[in-house]
Amino acid sequence: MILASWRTIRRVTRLVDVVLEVLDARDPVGTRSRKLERIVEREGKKLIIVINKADLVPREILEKWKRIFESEGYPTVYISARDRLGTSILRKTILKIADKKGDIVKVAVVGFPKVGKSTIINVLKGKHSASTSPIPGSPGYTKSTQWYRVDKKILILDTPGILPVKGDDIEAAIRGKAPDELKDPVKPAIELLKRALKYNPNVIRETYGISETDPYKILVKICEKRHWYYKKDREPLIEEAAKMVIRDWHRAKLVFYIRPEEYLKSRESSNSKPVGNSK
Ligand SMILES: Nc1nc2c(ncn2[C@@H]2O[C@H](COP(=O)(O)OP(=O)(O)OP(=O)(O)O)[C@@H](O)[C@H]2O)c(=O)[nH]1
Ligand SMILES: [Mg+2]
Repeated sequence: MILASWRTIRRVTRLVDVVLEVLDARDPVGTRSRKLERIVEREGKKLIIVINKADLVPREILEKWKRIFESEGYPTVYISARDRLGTSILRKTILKIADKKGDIVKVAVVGFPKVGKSTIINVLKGKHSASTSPIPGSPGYTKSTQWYRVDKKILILDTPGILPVKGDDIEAAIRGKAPDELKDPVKPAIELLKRALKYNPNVIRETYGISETDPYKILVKICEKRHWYYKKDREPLIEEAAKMVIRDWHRAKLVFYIRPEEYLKSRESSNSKPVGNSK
């Protein structure tokens, strides 16, 4: 695995006219990077926020996020790369924002792991040549710069820019870090389950057929259902259940989404501080 670095992100930014900052529609603020936005601005390039996985979230929520990010000065589109929806609006927005008067526009796709960067590149390329991976931990950045033609006026960089995942285990898990790489998968899984129960109370029953509402007990029940026990003492393999929950969030098997109102509230209560993630 080639490690993501801010140096790579800067290098990618310098190569292009427009950077697409890809966010996960289920948690756009948690997958947003203010640092990337600052880098792109400093390099004098344009940035478009692309809210991906729009198929997982109701349209009115997507419209709210779009209005919020546009009020902060970022042109925003929402798409479902998987379902190939919204891509022509994305292409039109790229041309409009780049404002190159008919010249070729170069574009890079950047974001945290698992937000759907490769899927977006593939959809824009109109081929299925680059592989997409469902499980975190295998992102690659090829040394040679390859461009693909999206249409007559747009070229896209073949390899996405993967933002370095920092922060605590909980943040890292939400931002697509592979559960095997986390020091302790149990805490982030419990946090994810708490959020799941808060934002979509039926989700645990729907996903796992478990009607428990205590996150730790949910993990125990998952082990029971799957017969995941330590051979020696028959204790439940909680870590395994925790990793599965985190993977299910990455694969969108566990579906819930954050409400825009919460972000607006936190933005208001911290109006002197920078909003969103400073990382
Ligand atoms: N529901 C849904 N899933 C999507 C969408 N786009 C991508 N995915 C899924 O999200 C997972 C990650 O997609 P990738 O395109 O591999 O994401 P990536 O950002 O390139 O991931 P890394 O290269 O590991 O950083 C895959 O399971 C995709 O099928 C979408 O629009 N909707
Ligand atoms: Mg990828």
